[in-house]
Amino acid sequence: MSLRPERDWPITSANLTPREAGPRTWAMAKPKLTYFDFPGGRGEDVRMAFALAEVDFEDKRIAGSDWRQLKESTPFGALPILEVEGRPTLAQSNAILVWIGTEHGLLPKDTWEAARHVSVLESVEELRATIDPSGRLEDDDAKRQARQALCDGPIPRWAKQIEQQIRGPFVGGEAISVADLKIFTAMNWFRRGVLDHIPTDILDGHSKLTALHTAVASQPRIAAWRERFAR
Ligand SMILES: N[C@@H](CCC(=O)N[C@@H](CS)C(=O)NCC(=O)O)C(=O)O
Repeated sequence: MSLRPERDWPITSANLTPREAGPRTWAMAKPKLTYFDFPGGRGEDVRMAFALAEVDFEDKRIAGSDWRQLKESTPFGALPILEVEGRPTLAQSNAILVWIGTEHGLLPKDTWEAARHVSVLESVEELRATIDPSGRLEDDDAKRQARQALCDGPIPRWAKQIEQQIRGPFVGGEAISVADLKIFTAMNWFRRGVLDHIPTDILDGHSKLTALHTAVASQPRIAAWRERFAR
């Protein structure tokens, strides 16, 4: 009696089960990115990083109504999260961008210069954290006042500081990095007009920022991505 189930003979990689064929022929599942279903925010620059690096990934978009159920299972109660086979779930958009950037040539090889790019990622996170609380104000007058204060100080101050980090057209000069994608998405946050009481053109007087935006938008893979998904 055969101990094995009936199978084709001879045994080749074509008729082995994936487990029998071993790690070299067992196709890895795609990386899975989970984020909300809109073309912006901290998940969109990650999606664009995958698109730019031509990485086939699962673009899991969840509805706000499914979030409450998922929240407690995420490392820090927030999105985006990235799942890669054999690894613990990775959270924090900047950590995800650093991983993609390191794996796929979207961060400089020089470690000091790479750390400078990470400082740019962190600065964009700080800008977001400065603006986010005003979005939770329910009283429209209070929101107007809070946002006017942001327009008078923190936003232009951030723009001035971040421009000092841009060699042009990109943060690192000629080579695009994940830091450029993070700035690009933050600029689109203003331009998309979703922030009441903040002018959509608030950053347009900053020539290095606008040149960076144009340079990112004209990357063919970014243009193709936005054509498919930007609404
Ligand atoms: N520092 C975190 C912030 C994550 C974060 O605040 N994500 C928002 C969406 S952009 C979120 O999950 N909000 C829903 C919630 O906090 O319940 C990161 O960079 O990933």
